[in-house]
Amino acid sequence: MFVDSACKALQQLHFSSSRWHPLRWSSLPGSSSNLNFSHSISSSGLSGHASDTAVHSASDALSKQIYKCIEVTLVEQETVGLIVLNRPEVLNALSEDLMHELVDALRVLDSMQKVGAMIITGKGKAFAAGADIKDLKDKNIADIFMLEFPSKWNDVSKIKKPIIAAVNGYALGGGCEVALMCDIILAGEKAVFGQPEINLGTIPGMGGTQRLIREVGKSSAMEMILTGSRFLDAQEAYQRGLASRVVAGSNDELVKEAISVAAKIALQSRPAVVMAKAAVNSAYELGLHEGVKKEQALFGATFALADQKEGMSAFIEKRQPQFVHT
Ligand code: CO8
Repeated sequence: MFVDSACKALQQLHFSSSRWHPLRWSSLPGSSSNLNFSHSISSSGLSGHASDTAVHSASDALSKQIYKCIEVTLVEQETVGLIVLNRPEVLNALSEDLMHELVDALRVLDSMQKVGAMIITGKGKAFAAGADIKDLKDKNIADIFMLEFPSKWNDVSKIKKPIIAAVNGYALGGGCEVALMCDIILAGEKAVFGQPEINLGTIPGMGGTQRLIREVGKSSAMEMILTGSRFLDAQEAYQRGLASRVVAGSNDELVKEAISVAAKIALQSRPAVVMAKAAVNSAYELGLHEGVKKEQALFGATFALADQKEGMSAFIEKRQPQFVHT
């Protein structure tokens, strides 16, 4: 029974090496460490999740096109993907193009075996000041229900590998919701979190009403969402558990710290990290009993990994583990 659940958990997480197709990074033009791969895949039409086909399409798209709204860089010997939201003139407002690029870049990084963690940050004084209000203003109800974009935006939460939000300034509306879909939030000194959609005659639409309450509690979430003017600064976000900590200093220092956290994660066994993320995130969706059962199944599944044998052997032999990510 336990073994069955463990096998099922493994299958769901797709860890057979044949499915974990690394993107052939070295075959991309200009390949190097700290390579800036500002390639757009916004029109690549990827709708599934990290399937082999999607990886091939993404790889093709990456090598052909140029991102317009984000910058993507591989750092730390290409084990960390750094994504910078890059529309500073509108405080990195989340246009449809930006969100397509963001989701697709995350999916490509998720599918690259060498990458162990991702970071999202914003250029300039904002992380993101919400959905692009100019884009949204003339949408009608059919657009919201029928078009791909609203549901696709939530795909940030479907990424398997850890994502760190390095929140350098305003994280408002959809910007706050993107941060909430990440796994770790590091707040820069100037971070400001809020859900001001009510001022625009609408409400949060990317999970804000569901995720914020779990982080800051009902009363604060209600005050933030219903008044649209109750914002949390970095210290308050930290005190309430929304951010894991506040990083003092400039944006560069914040990003440096985020890279250091991501690099530590990237040193660990990739499949163990993905299973740990899945186990923690199941607390969002399952009750305690079901959640503990899922954790047990995933815990059992780690014992099918070479990395579990290596990790425990390395401890006993008093050496650093050499994980092979299988
Ligand atoms: N959309 C479009 N443009 C924006 C946005 C935005 N969200 N935020 C700022 N900008 C633009 C401004 O229009 C301005 O452009 P311009 O120079 O051409 O006038 C530029 O960015 C700089 O902004 P400000 O001059 O306003 O800068 P300030 O420092 O004075 O103010 C604020 C900063 C307080 C952040 C202010 O810009 C502001 O209130 N922005 C809007 C915040 C907001 O309401 N966000 C929620 C948007 S709705 C949303 O996120 C819904 C998410 C659910 C989507 C689900 C879809 C599926």
